[in-house]
Amino acid sequence: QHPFAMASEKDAALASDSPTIFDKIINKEIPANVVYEDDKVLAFRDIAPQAPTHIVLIPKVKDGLTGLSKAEERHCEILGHLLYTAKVVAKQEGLEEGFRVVINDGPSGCQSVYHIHVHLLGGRQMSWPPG
Ligand code: IU
Repeated sequence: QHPFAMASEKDAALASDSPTIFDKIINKEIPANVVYEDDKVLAFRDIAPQAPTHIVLIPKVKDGLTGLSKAEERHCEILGHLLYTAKVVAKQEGLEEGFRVVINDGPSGCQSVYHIHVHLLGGRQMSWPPG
């Protein structure tokens, strides 16, 4: 085995910025229930919703941002845009009583797709601490 071979597919995704299923959604290769789109961000309904409203917001260009832990100063604008868009979509979804935004990061954070994304959850009473 090559000495620099990756230990797992997940390590490879983290290190090499390789495409994920979200690229296929961005490129319309697989369908998604899109609720908001602009030139930088796409928001679609999660395929396995954890609340009556569960939307995933992603940057259209990953630019190395496999997860929040990989953020660099150049990402500040897109990170702010993602968060602001979560608010816009929350309003669009009628979540006047409140909502939650979540970014899972890495194995301990329960991240499963290595293309940064913000979860927007609402439509039910949340609890704390989260699981
Ligand atoms: P996570 O934070 O990386 O676990 O979030 C990934 C989310 O993407 C998760 O909630 C999945 O249900 C969701 N998802 C999706 O909406 N469509 C897909 O094709 C796949 C995952 I793969």
